[in-house]
Amino acid sequence: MLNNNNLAAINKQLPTPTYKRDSLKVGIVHVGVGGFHRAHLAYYTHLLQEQEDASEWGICGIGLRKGDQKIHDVLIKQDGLYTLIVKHPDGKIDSQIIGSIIDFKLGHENADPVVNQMAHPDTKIVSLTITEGGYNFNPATGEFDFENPDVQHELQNPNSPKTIYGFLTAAIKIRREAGLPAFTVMSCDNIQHNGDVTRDMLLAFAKEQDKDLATYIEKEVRFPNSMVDRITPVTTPSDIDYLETTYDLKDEWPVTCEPFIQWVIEDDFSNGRPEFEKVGVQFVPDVKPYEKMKLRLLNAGHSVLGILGALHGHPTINACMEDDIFVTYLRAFMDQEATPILDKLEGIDLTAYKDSLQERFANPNIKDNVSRICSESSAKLPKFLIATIQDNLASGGSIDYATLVIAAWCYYSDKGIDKNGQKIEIIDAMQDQLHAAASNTKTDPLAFIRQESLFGNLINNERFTTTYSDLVQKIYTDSDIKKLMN
Ligand code: CS2
Repeated sequence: MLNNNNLAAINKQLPTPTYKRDSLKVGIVHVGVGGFHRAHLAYYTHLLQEQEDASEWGICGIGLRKGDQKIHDVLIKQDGLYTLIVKHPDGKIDSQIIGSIIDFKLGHENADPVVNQMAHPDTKIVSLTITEGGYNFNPATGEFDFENPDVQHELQNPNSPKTIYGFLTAAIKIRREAGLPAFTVMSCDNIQHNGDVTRDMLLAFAKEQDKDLATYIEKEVRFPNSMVDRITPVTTPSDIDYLETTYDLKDEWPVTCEPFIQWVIEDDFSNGRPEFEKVGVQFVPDVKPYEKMKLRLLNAGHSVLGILGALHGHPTINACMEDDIFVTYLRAFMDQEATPILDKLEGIDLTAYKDSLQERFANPNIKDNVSRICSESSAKLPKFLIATIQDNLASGGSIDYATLVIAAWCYYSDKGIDKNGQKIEIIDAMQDQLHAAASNTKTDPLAFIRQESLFGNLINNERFTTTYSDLVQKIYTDSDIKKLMN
């Protein structure tokens, strides 16, 4: 069993934290402790703690949803410790125990422990990986969604917050009244201008709740934009078995990831920050071009492979990359549709970036399931892919590759089966609505893209509707997607 008491007895091949974990204070309160957080921010923080005294920057994990109970229970039982298993393309595996998470609080039943942790004098940063869907905005308009019942509840009851915005305002209010400096709100999600979006949404909410507090937030709270990157598949039982067989270690929830890691962030903090530049993080004045490059190539590339791969019946992203038709299609999408609309980046060679993406996607040991990539497509595709279609419609560029993915997404949402008739597991907050819209395609070929919150006004663009209706009708006639990718 992995915990503090057993650390000394762990197999010597497995590196364990060398810093004094019991002298760490919580400086970072992190909402959304999924695999990605544990492979990225928690890992960078651990690296820094290994290197020098960074004892003010311990992490307290936070879960705001009922579903966070399990990770909370595991990490509490394991004293915040977990194994990070890095899988290289050549089969080599590096594992180590990460120690930067020192506490965990849940907020779905009782908000106080979370609000108090955020309001604690030691807290300097509240960081977020709450997924694209967690930001509560309408993907087509970018406006804050006040219709969300949880938002309505917390506007009426500021002392019983439900969404991230209610928690942040409750904590900021306490800090302000106590004369404590504001914390930084640091989004680590795959959203273009993630810091700006977080600020705009928080301000929209705060203005409704407490105008005076909104003015304070505007002045005092910083929201650095960032680009985060590390492919982190879902942990499988075989990862747990691997640790047990190789190291005789019982870790109930390790994390696996690829060797590649990147974090580009703006140096814009309200109340200090860890010296992350010492462990390879890039601080830049403007992160936007990096974000766009990553979202429109890596994340969109993933979606292209994921949706088309799911329909074909490829289980993983690396299985797609073993299929030449998928590799050629991915590259054509990246070269002909995604690249032309990207800004030139000093010092970045986009051809090399795309080559490296292909290598990363092909890593045979990562086995990133297409179901992870396709999950919550309604929150991802507007930013990853539909935005590229819109840009290309405006510039007269190609839209064919991306539009086939949208048509495939419609078929996938409607039928939920692959080419071999196998059921596809669909995980999406908008699943029922997607299915309902898609299932009208036979009578109205454009039914799926009439969903304005996802596609905005694309329905009024003739070039798009002509391309889309041709492709969607072809898929409904013969769903062998490879025939259309050729
Ligand atoms: C994936 C990301 O599902 C997805 O959207 O593209 O989780 C991706 O693996 C990470 O952004 C990599 O940094």
